[in-house]
Amino acid sequence: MKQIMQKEIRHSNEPMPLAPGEKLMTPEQKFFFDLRGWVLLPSVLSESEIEEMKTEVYAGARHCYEGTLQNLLDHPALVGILNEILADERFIFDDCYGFRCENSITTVRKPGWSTHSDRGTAVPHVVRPPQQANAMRYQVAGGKIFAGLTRVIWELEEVKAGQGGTTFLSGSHKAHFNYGGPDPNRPNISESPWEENIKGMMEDYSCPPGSLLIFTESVIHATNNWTNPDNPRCAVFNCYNSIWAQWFRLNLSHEIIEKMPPKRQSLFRGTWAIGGGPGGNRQYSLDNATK
Ligand SMILES: O=C(O)CCC(=O)C(=O)O
Ligand SMILES: [Fe+2]
Repeated sequence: MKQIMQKEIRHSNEPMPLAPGEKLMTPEQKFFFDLRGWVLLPSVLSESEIEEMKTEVYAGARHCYEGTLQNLLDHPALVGILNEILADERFIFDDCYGFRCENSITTVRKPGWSTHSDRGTAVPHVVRPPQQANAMRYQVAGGKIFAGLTRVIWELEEVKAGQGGTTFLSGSHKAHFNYGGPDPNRPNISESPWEENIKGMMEDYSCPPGSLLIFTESVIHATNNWTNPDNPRCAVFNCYNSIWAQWFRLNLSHEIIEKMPPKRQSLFRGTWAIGGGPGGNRQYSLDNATK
């Protein structure tokens, strides 16, 4: 029994397994992510990566599970941050990630694109209101962040502030009071008497192509009209979660996952921790897939 436990849970005195290029989240990134609920890493991808990935999205790629886009799933610039905000370090191993990927979509928004075609997320919203305990909620305890459902956006074209990037009500992932609407459990600010004031306080960002934006889905955020006349928005939206929690149904075929490198496959393993035999839940297989 002792032997099994040793394999299932990494000792905290063992060094964090980091692959080449992976870095720990910096104290500055941690400070601002905790304060605002989102963090931007500008210019993460190389020119050639950006060109290849943009070509794939413009050619019709609907998600980033295949092609060069697949490298975004566990990009070295992302892994250290997700380790910090989504993983228990005792469950991070050399052969599997300590977090899961549960959704990926791409978007192309041409100049003039309007939220009329995507009204749902144009209303400032969250996964679940953060004022009550729930498994998707942003938490900090014992000096440790757990960001709940986390969204990662790769901007493959330039984004200019005020011209259509995602907007955030910074700090709202830690709000204690609801948004003033009739239903405190509603996950958006619709019918709030303060709707315009809330929208007026929302922030966005400018960034070059190849930038990485990470936010907790507990921070109020919204989709905006793309008014930038110079280029479309071309972005990949991926969602991550704890290895023990799930929001999205994955609907990703085994044929796609089995072609990935084994460690990347572990992003799609089943959502459970203990009881599957020695070693715990580390390997993806047809029988151990996120449903
Ligand atoms: O379209 C956007 O800019 C934001 C989308 C959104 O609401 C999300 O990723 O959760
Ligand atoms: Fe959203």
